[in-house]
Amino acid sequence: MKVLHTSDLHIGRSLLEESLLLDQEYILKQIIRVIKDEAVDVVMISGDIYDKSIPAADAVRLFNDFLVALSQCDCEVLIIRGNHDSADRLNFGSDLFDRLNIHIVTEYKGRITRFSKGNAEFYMLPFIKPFNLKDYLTEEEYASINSSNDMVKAVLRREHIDKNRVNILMMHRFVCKGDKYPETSESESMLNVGTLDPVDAGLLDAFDYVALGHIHKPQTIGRDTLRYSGTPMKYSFSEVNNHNGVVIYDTDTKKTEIIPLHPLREMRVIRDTYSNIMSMDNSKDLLRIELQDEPDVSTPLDELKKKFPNLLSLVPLTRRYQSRGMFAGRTEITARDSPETLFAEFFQLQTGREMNDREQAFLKGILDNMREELS
Ligand SMILES: [Mn+2]
Repeated sequence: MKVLHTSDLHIGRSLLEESLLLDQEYILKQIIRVIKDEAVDVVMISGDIYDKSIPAADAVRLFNDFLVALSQCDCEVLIIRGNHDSADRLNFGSDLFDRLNIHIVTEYKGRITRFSKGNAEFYMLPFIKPFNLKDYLTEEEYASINSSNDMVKAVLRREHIDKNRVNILMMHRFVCKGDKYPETSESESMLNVGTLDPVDAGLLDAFDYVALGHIHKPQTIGRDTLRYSGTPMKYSFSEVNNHNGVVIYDTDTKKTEIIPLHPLREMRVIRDTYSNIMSMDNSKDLLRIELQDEPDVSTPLDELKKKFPNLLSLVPLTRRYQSRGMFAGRTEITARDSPETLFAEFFQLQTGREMNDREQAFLKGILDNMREELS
């Protein structure tokens, strides 16, 4: 049986204010193509479906189209919640989708949700916080949970894993092998990944394959069958050297294979002198240019953009040039998430829960007032 593993779609994400929606539509269609060409039996998406807990309308529309296309493939689809997804919003319609072979799990209800197909048993563990376990553990057990590692250990202790099946775990977490940490990228919000709270890979030995989400660079953790599929496309300039794709795991041979995905627009970093860059071919790639010299041009950004319309970031490498403030336009800093998203993440980090409607309205009031004063 063929099982496909992907994660961290981050539908609705933009790059330095450039919409990536068409790029995402293109890559999701390619995933559908792979599912059909490879005759995949089960598709696993290990969290971070959306980029934001309150996704924009066009992001919801794209995910809707993707679900429809998935439902028309001859396969089962397993989806878990990542830390970017709102549990309630992603859960919308899930009871109905079950009938169409699309199974979405956003909560933990005392046991890991299982799905059986062929010779394999799938364990779908969505992104959760320790307080989600409170109702299911003794007071003593609950009090002993001080880390993600403790939490995952407590969750797995409640499962009886049948060694006669091929056991596959879907999980959205930061997993390490001993003191070897996974390689991170700029596009994992550091608010979430930054608090390094690793789960030890050794806890997952009972599983034949572990389909991880959360880290955006494709990589294995200690063994070939315990891996981050990585994002299906690049989401920051720190990822230009990543080889994005989907993983196919064969439950009979227990071997993995990577199927590469090809983006609508390539993402590149060019580091060179101004005159060398101006003599290169025109390109519509998503670009960051790192200038090695100080051209005698008043608006280098405007000149470069005539050749490279998707130039998103211009970084002067010479120190004197950096201080001259000539690089008006998009910068890394203006590309940060909205204050609403940043605060929502901060709130969740501090309190272990999402803001309720009243708190969101309160925050919105404050930010609206600030924006009015600033405009
Ligand atoms: Mn992610």
